[in-house]
Formats: sequence, C-alpha cells, structure tokens
Amino acid sequence: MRRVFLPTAVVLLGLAGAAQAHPKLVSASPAPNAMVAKPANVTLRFSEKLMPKFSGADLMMTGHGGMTHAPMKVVGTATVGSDGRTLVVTPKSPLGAGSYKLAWHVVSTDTHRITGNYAFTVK
Ligand SMILES: [Cu+2]
Repeated sequence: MRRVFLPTAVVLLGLAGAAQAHPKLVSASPAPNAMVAKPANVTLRFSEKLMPKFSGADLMMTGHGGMTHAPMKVVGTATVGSDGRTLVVTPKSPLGAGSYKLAWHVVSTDTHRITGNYAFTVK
C-alpha cells in the first residue's frame, strides 16, 4: 500500500514508463495485405528484445485458386533472430500461391506479451 503515499506525479511517470516498455511490431515482410512472390520466410521485427521461449506464430493458408477454405496450418518453424528482436517464420516447404493468415505472439524480455495477426497473399 506504499503506492498510496507517492505523489501523483511519480505514479503517472511510472505508468508512462511501463506503457513505453511494451513491444511493438515495427515492420513485417511480407507486409500486411501485401501480394508477394513466394517468400522464403515471414519476418517480423519488434521494438524490444523477445523471449524466444514464449514467442511464436501460426501460419495458416486460408485459400487458393481464387477460393477460400478452412484455415490449414502451414508446417514450419518460428525462431527469434540473432538480433533478439526479429521473429522469423520459416515454412518447411515453399509457400504455394494462395492467401495466408499469420497469427503471432511475442513476450518481450520485460515480460510484456502482445499478439496480432494479418493476412497476405502469395502470387
Ligand atoms: Cu489452400
């Protein structure tokens, strides 16, 4: 209950600091809603270092041949790159033409968890 006695300004600064520490997705390749030639992998770059053990992604194929179908999981790996801030999703076999959805989750080294998902198309 010590917090009760802190001046308001100190408490507000503390909250602002915590908010800034949350990791953010800085860039992604393929980018959200992009149409790309067969990518070797999907690379997500974050603003904070990640905990590899708690960071990963599910890549689903959601359609091909101009038709959507039930999401089919793409077999592959998701690893954190040597810079500590990049999540690299590598399919076991090259991605065929079609639409995909990537759902990612990461935990930064300061233990903040964030998740997101987006779609892209392989032509
Ligand atoms: Cu398909």
